[in-house]
Amino acid sequence: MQRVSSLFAIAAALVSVSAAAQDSDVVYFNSDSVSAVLLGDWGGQDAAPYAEVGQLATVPGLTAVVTQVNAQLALLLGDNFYSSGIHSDEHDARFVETFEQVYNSSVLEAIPYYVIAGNHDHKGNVSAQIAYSQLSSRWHFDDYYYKKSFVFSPSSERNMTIDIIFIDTVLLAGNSDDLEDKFGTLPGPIDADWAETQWSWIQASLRDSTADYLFTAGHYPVWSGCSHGPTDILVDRLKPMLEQYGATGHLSGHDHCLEYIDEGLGPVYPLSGAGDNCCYDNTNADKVPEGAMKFAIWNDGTGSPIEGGFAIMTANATEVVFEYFAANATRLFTSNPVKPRTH
Ligand SMILES: *[C@@H]1O[C@H](CO)[C@@H](O)[C@H](O)[C@H]1NC(C)=O
Ligand SMILES: *[C@@H]1O[C@H](CO)[C@@H](O)[C@H](O)[C@H]1NC(C)=O
Ligand SMILES: *[C@@H]1O[C@H](CO)[C@@H](O)[C@H](O)[C@H]1NC(C)=O
Ligand SMILES: *[C@@H]1O[C@H](CO)[C@@H](O)[C@H](O)[C@H]1NC(C)=O
Ligand SMILES: *[C@H]1O[C@@H](CO)[C@H](O)[C@@H](O)[C@@H]1NC(C)=O
Repeated sequence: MQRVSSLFAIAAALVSVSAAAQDSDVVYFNSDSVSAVLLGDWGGQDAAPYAEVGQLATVPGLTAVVTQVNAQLALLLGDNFYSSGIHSDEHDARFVETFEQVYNSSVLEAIPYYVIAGNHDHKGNVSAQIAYSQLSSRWHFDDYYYKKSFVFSPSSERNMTIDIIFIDTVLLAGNSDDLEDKFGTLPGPIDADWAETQWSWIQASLRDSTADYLFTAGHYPVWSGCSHGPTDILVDRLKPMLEQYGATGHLSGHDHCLEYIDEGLGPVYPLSGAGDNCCYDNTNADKVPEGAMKFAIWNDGTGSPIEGGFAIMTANATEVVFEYFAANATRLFTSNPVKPRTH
C-alpha cells in the first residue's frame, strides 16, 4: 500500500511541474488590514451527495463571520476531499459538489481560496487539485508547495506584507492513512529526496522573507493535544526554523479540533481542523509544552463541545489576532495580539 501510494505520488509530481498554475505570487488588497478564514478538514464525503452534513452546517456561520469581519481570502488547510482525494482529473465532479456548490453564498463566492493537500488528498490525485486552479477563479493551488505574499496598505505611505509559505506536510512526514492505526506515529516521507528538496526550499523561503508577518501553512500541526498529537518531524525540523527566522507562526489542521498554542518562544500555532466535524479526543494534551495551550475545543471525555468550526486571522499595522468560531458563528476565543516581525 505504501509503495503503491509512493509511486502514485512520484508520477503525480512529474505531472504537476507542467500543470503548475500561472498565478501571481503577490496578491494586493487595497485595505488597511487583511482578514483570512482558516478552514481545515472540510472535504465532504466520497458518496452522493458529496457534501457532508457537518460541512454544510458551517456555511451559514462562515457566511455571517466573513461578512462581519470583511474577510478577503480563505486558507484551505487540507483534507479537501474525503476520504481518498480526487479519483480522476481536474474535471472531477467533486470540485463542484464538495467545493463550488457548498461555499456558494455570495460572500463566500467573492473571495479567493488558497489550498494545500492533506493526508486524505494524497490517497488520490493531488495533481488534479493543482490543475483545477486553471478551471476555477476561486481555487488557487499553484503546486504541492508554494509561496504567496499578501500585501495591504495601512496608510497611503506604507504597505505591509504577510508571507505565507504553503507546505506539503504529508510529503515531509508521511501519510497517516497508510498506518494501521491512523493516530499512530507517521511513517516518514513518501519520497526522501523530494522531502529534502522541500525542506531546502522551506528554509530558504523563511530565511529570505522580509515580510511583516511570516507563516508556514500545512495540513499537519507542529503541536496538537488531540488524537493525532504533535507531528514529531515538524517539532524536530520546522519549529527550530520558525524560531531561527523569526516567523510569526505555523497554521494547520488535521486534528478535528480547534486549538491555539503559544509557547512564548515567538511562533504561535493556530490549528483549525473542524471544517467538517468536531471533536477528536484530547488524548495528547500532555504532549504539548506546559502552559502553551491557550485555547482548545476538543472532546475531554464529556462529548464534543461543537459540531464544527473555523478561525479568522486578522493582520493590521500593529498586530495579528486569531479568532475562533463555532459553526453557528458563536465566537469561542480571541488570541492575544502578535506583533509584526522586526527586521
Ligand atoms: C448552493 O448550491 C446548492 C446545491 O446546488 C443549492 O441548493 C443552493 O441553492 C446554492 N445556494 C446559493 C446561495 O446559490
Ligand atoms: C491526475 O490529474 C492530472 C492533472 O489533471 C491528469 O493529467 C492525470 O491524468 C490524472 N491522473 C489520473 C490517474 O487520473
Ligand atoms: C502599495 O502597493 C500597491 C500595489 O502594488 C501600489 O500601487 C502602491 O503604490 C504601494 N504603496 C506604497 C506606499 O508603496
Ligand atoms: C452555537 O454553538 C455553540 C457551540 O456549539 C452553542 O453553545 C450555542 O448554544 C449555539 N448557539 C445557537 C444560537 O445555536
Ligand atoms: C489593529 O489596529 C489597532 C490600532 O488601530 C487596533 O486597536 C486593533 O484593534 C487592530 N487589530 C485588529 C486585529 O484589527
